[in-house]
Amino acid sequence: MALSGTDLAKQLAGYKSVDDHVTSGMVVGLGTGSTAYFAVERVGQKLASGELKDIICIPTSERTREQAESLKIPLCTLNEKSVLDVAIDGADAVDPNLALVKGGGGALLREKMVEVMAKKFVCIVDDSKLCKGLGPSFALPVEITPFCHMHTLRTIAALPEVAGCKAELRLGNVATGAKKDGDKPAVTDNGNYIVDLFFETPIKDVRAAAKALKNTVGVVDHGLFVDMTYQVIVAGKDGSCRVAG
Ligand code: ABF
Repeated sequence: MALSGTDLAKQLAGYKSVDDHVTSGMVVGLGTGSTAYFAVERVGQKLASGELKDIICIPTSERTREQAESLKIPLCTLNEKSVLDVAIDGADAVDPNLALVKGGGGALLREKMVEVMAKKFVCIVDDSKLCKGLGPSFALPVEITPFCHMHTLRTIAALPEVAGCKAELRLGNVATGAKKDGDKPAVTDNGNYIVDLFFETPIKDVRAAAKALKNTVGVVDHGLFVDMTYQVIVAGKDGSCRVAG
């Protein structure tokens, strides 16, 4: 089926990331989301054609694991391989310094655990994800423990480093936000909850915000991926594809 528009852009970025960065024998982190979907698809294609051999991959979510298994991609976990040659994943927002907001799909913890262990973390986006400052274009997800989660939500909202944000507990389906479960909190693959932080103006200091969130007891991790990106591949609906970083 011929793709068009944003899907074509996502496929372009996903395929290019594998063609440019994945070679036989590698340990590869596989991201989550509709853009990373195409990177996983490309790995499966190149294994099936014999262009790639002897690679092993680490998925960043249960749904990526299922997709990889359907493509007969050999898998392992971080318990078996703590260092990866490359990890490829999407993002919800990219700023000019290649700092990212990730986790819109509810997979931020496993994504960050995998991607901090990769020699190269390659981010793949369509150009709608580019922004001048993180915050207003996509709510920042924060993964928190279920225990006293409203206390943790209030504590996060009071942090000076995220001043002005509106904090909301994510309900329904953790990946899609669909309220299929009524008003129940969305639950991540790790059994935690997600708080989304909505900003009207850009986060002033993303490094300080990342540190303050991580230091908040009850917070497991957050969707600011700062100083982690090796390269961002940006594709446009017009079929353009360029590299930043
Ligand atoms: C994933 O990529 C998440 O971190 C982020 O939410 C998502 C972006 O999804 P999509 O590529 O579908 O826009 O890694």
